[in-house]
This record gives sequence, structure tokens and C-alpha cells, in this order.
Amino acid sequence: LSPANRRWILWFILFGFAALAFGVFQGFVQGLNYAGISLFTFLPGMKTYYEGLTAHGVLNAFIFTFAEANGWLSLTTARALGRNLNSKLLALSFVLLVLGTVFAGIPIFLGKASVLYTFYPPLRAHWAFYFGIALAVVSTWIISAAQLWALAEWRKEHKGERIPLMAYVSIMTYIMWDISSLGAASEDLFLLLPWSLNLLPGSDPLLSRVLFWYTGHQIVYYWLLPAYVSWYIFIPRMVGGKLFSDSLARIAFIMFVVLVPVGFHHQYTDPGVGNYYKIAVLFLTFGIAFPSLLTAFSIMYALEIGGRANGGKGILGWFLKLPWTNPAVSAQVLAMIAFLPGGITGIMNASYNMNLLVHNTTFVPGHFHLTLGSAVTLSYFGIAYWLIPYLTGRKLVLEKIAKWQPWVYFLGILIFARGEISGGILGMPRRTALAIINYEPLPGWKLAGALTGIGGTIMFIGCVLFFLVIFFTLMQGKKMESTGDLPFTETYLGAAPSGWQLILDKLSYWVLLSFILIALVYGPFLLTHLPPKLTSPPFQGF
Ligand code: HAS
Repeated sequence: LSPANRRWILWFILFGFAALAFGVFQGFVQGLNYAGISLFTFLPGMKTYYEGLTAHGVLNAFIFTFAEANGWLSLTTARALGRNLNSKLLALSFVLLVLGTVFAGIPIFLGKASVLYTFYPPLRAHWAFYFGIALAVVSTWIISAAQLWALAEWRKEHKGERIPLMAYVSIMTYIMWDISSLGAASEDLFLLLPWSLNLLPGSDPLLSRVLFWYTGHQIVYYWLLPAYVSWYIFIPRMVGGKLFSDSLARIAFIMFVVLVPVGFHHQYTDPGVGNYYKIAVLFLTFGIAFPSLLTAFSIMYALEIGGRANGGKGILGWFLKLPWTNPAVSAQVLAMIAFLPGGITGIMNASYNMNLLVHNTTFVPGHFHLTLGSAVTLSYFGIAYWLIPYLTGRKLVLEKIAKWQPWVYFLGILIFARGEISGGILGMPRRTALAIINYEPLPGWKLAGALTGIGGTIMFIGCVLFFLVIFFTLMQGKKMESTGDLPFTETYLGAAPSGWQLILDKLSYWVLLSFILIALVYGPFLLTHLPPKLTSPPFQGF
């Protein structure tokens, strides 16, 4: 890795964690809200509940995830292809992400963009907010361009060879995101930004929501797949095992690229969306859960191979023999375990009649803190425990704290999610400042809210411990003589040089298939809803 590549990748990783650090303070306050404790105005600059919730969502769901994916998957692509990514593109992408964060962040902290991370019109934010979000998305596209450029160069020198698996999964993640981000990006650039500048007479809330959720479901896989890259490519080796099958891993990533049009499942209760769309995405959503089931099989098998190699016996004895004292492993295996109920609650959300019960309740944040808040965030904690030493050449310090940190966070998330999920089933509303409004709680809400507050506090402590370890590693970690190579895995069934598997590497086929499916699901809607009906006045003008 060239010094310039290494530098920009490190900056991405650190910037992402800095965004997470700011965001989790807001998250802590949001968790306490459900326990009836109002600290909304306690944090500097925060005046309302919705300001804090917007800051929490934007910093943790967008900036943290974009920065980590940009850095992490640039590294895996560069190493797998044996060539650096274009450093100027990495630098440009980083600068745009920082500028995007500043542009989006300032209006949030000034109370001029309390529109939450879903920014539904007719709620209207300051134009700088929409501009900042656009810059952040463009920064991800630049990384994708850098990856594809490196792949094109690699292909010239490796005619007829299979794309190395580590590069394949990293590049497919970004291809999936390129296709998926088009909805919210066009909403932002063509509808909301000009509207916020008074260049358009009004907004079209229905069309905007549809464009947002077209991206809004797939963004969850842009958050998740970098963790899958680590689970597929690094965890098997770290636990002493091997990945089962190269092709099975490729097939899982292809499914994420093809099954893009599922966003309408966020709109089952939306009266403006017809039944055709709701039924179509119901089946497609069950389809897109399937590659995660493939992943569960592949990774569990790799863990079992490792556990047995370490002397584990019996049906589950191998599980205890995993290298639990290595925080890079324990954080990620705990992330996987949290993802089991995270996935189950996702499938419950996707089931139409169940969704009617839980939509807009705390069940939904319960689900996404088990997925984004655990599967993804805990995985990044685990990755950081070896990646920061690798990138900086400094040995990890405070190792005892690092060993306990994933467990503290994991315990927190279990209690938090138990509160949110049970409260949600009992109708406890999400996005509501329960601590300050006058309401009569339904039976069960008090216990659910208290568990949410307690779990959220423990999660927050888990985050603080992580930041302590990383901060002191950067400041005081002993310089190592060599950092070695990335610890990536071997596969039992490797990439066959010929046969049917070759089709898996024809990336353009899968992109084409994805666009056909998108046209079938979204085409009829767009044909009947374009041009936009810009008749809705802003709810909150500037
Ligand atoms: Fe979701 C809402 C459906 C996955 C995030 N989701 C959200 C929102 C977010 C989010 C942020 O259908 C709220 C948006 C908002 O603000 O309104 N989601 C799904 C489905 C899946 C799913 C079907 N979601 C995710 C992931 C996320 C995420 C991943 C973030 C990273 N979600 C929905 C729906 C809604 C929704 C509706 C709308 C709800 C509403 O009404 O508002 C699936 O992809 C999940 C598949 C996952 C699995 C689990 C596989 C397990 C694995 C671990 C293996 C374990 C091992 C270790 C190896 C099937 C891979 C085990 C060892 C042992 C010894 C046991």
C-alpha cells in the first residue's frame, strides 16, 4: 500500500469514528427519553428533541458508515488487486465527505434542519443540509470510480483470470450502492435542494418518499456489506478456519446487486402506493433476506471449522473454542449473534400484516439497532482492533479494556432492543419525545422504556470504552517493526478457472438484470407520477 493510500484510508476510518463519537452522545440522550429522562437541551447546541435525533441519525447512519465503507473497502480492493487506488480520487472523496458533513452539520446544530435522517418533505431544511448530503453521496461514488478504474487496469494484465474474491465482494458492494443511491440522490438534487432555494414552487411528498425509500432500503446493505466483507474474508482465517465456498460468497453478493427494488416495503401503510408495488416488494424482500441466510451458513461453517481445529468437540463445543480473547474476533462474532434477532425482526417488518402492527413504533429502531447498531457497528469495532494497528504501525493498548468492550456493548444492545421491541409490539411510538409530553402510557410501556434507557446507557459506555482504546493507541501505542499483510482467508472450494462459475464475474450481466427488475417495479409508478406535482407548501420555512 502506498503511503498516500494508507494515509487517506486511515483518515476515512478515523473520521468515521469521530462522527460516531458525536452521534452516540445524541443516541444516549434518545435512549434516556424512553426511560422518561429529558436531557435534550443538555448537550451543547441542542435545543429540541428533533435536532438531537436528526444529528444522531445523520452522523451515525450516514457519515460514520460512508466514511468506514470508503476507507475499508478501498483497502480490501487495493490489496486484492495488488495495486493502489488512485490517491487523488481518495483525497477528493475524503474532502467531499468532510465538506458534506460540515454543510449538513451546521444547519442541524443551528436548528435549521430538524428533518430527521429521512428528510421527508413537506418538512423543509436549510439548503446547506441537502447540499451536504449530496456531497457525502458523491464522495462514495468517487470511491466506486476508483475501484472500477483499478479493476479495469487489473483486467488488462490478468486476461481470463477470476477477480480475486476480496476485490469482487468489495466492488460489488459499491456497484450495488451506485445503483441504489440514484433514488435519494435525484430526490435531493432535483426536488429538495432547488425547493429549499425557492427555485421550485413546492414539494411532492409522495414522489419524494418513494425516491427516498428506493435508496433507503438498499442503503442498509451498503452499511451491512462491508461487515460481510470482513465476516467472509477475514473472520474464517482469524478463527483458524477457512471459507467454505468462493462461488457461494459471490452468489450472495450478486443477489444484493440484483434484488435492488424493495424500498416500497417501508411504505406498506402509505395510502399513495398501490397494491401492485406492495405485493411485488413483499416477495422481493423475502428474496433479499436469502443472501443473508447463505451468509449465515457460510460463516457458521467457517467458525465451526476454526473451533474444531482449536480442539472444540460436540455439537456446540467448538463455539466455546473460538478465540474469544481476541477483541477483533469477539466483537464480530457477537455482532453476528445480534444479527440473528436483527434479521428475524427484519423479516417480521417485511411481513405485511405484521408491519401494520409495528410500523412507526419502537419495534423498528429495535430492529435497526440490532442490525446497523450491532451487526455493523460492532463489526467495525472488531475490524478497528486490528486495522488501526495495521494502518498506524502502533500496537493496540489498554488490551484488557478492549477485551471487555464488545461484551459491554453487546449486553447494552440486548437490553436496549428488548425494551424497544417489546414496547413496539405494545404500540410505543418511535420518534416521540415521551419524556416531555403529557400522555397516558399503555401497560408495559414503562418497563419497555426503562429497559431502553438502561440498555442505551450501557451501549454508550461500550462506545466510550472503544474510543478510549483507539485514542490511546493512536497517542501511546508502541511502534511495531512490521505490520505484516492483511489476514485474509483461504477457501475450501476456490474460484474455478473455468465452467459455469465464470458467469459470476460478468458484472455487467448482473447490473443489467438489476435495472430490468427496477424498471418492472418502479417503472409503472414513475410513469404515473412524473412530472412531479409540486403543490405542497413547506411545513417549516426559512
Ligand atoms: Fe431493515 C426498517 C426489513 C435488514 C436497517 N431497517 C429498517 C430501518 C433501518 C433498517 C435503519 O420490510 C428503519 C428505517 C426508518 O427509519 O424508517 N431489514 C428488513 C429485512 C432485512 C433487513 C427483511 N435492516 C436490515 C439491515 C439493516 C436494516 C441489515 C442495517 C444494517 N427493515 C425491514 C422493513 C423495514 C425495515 C420491512 C420497514 C419497517 C417499517 O415499517 O418502518 C433482511 O435483510 C434481514 C436478513 C437477515 C438475516 C439474518 C442472517 C444472520 C446472519 C448471522 C449469522 C450468525 C452467525 C453466528 C454466523 C436473515 C448472517 C452464529 C453462531 C451461533 C453459535 C448461533
